[in-house]
Amino acid sequence: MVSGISGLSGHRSLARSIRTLAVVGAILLLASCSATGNEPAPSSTPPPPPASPTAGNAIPDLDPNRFRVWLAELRQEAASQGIRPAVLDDTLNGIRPLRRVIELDRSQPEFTLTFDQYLGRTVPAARVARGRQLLAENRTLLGEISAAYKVQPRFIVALWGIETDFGRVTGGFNVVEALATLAFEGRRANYFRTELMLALQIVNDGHISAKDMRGSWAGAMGQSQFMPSSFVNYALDYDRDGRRDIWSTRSDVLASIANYLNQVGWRDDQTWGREVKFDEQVDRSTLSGSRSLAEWGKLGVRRIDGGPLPRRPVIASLVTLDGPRPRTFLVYDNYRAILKWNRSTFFALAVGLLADQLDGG
Ligand SMILES: [Ca+2]
Repeated sequence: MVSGISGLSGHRSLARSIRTLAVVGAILLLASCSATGNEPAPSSTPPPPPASPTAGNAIPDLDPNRFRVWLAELRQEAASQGIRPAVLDDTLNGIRPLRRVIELDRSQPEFTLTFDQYLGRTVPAARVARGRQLLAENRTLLGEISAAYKVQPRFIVALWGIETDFGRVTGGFNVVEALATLAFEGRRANYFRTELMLALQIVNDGHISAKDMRGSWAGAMGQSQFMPSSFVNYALDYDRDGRRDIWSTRSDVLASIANYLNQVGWRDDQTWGREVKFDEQVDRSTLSGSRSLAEWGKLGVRRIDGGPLPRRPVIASLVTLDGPRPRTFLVYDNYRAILKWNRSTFFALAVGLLADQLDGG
């Protein structure tokens, strides 16, 4: 997270980041800093709150009586959708609107990170080393999953590392309580209410107990930080024990990450992209759009070491980061697949760069 946010995920504050993202091209921040010790942000990013020049960031009145009435109505709706009474008791009894969740949702980054600062937080040397170790320790499992879901192991491990530091930092919130808070509070009530109902369904289906359904302040769950809707769409029961356990079953976690990427168009015969440089005479302002690597090469784009681009039939586009040390990347379809996981340029580049370092180990 962005760190400045006293705690968000970079993933931030996801929501927040998204809003921020809308900003300018260079993109800012944060997206994911999850693994830096802040709570990770949801993988499928919630929509940004409605823009309102007058709405400030005041914390709304989380009136417990009004919440109780709201919750009773929600419980009735959930019951009508088939959620068992025992599950409703386990998930909803005693929950309260969490002021901390609203604070995190509304907090503004106190500063924005440059890309290099962001990389320092999301791809530190220790994470690269741990990722290489885990890649080696899980080689057989990752090989099976890679073959089944057509995603190279290094990308599965890179997402796992950036989302939750390989399962170490998964967020300590009761997911139902956090989602209920956001659904009750109202700015994106429809989105979070839908996620909340899906969370109840997940417990009802026996994948996780109410007590163990932990995640980020925004409801991103487990080691892969799936929002409930992503869980429903992409989580897998790889070990076939009847539960899609993205909280504590490693094979389910890794297969679920791979399945997500597969479903959003991943291609395991390509990488994500690469950092590039330009021949000196190139007028960079004329470079835009999607072109083949051969065309980019003719326009004066080179590998970062000055060598020619690969001779492959790949369509690519440029991503340029301004800042104290401008950097340019030529990105492929898999980069766009990572953006479907998290709409942050910084996040997607960090995943790619971490994956490259894992491969080089
Ligand atoms: Ca399982």
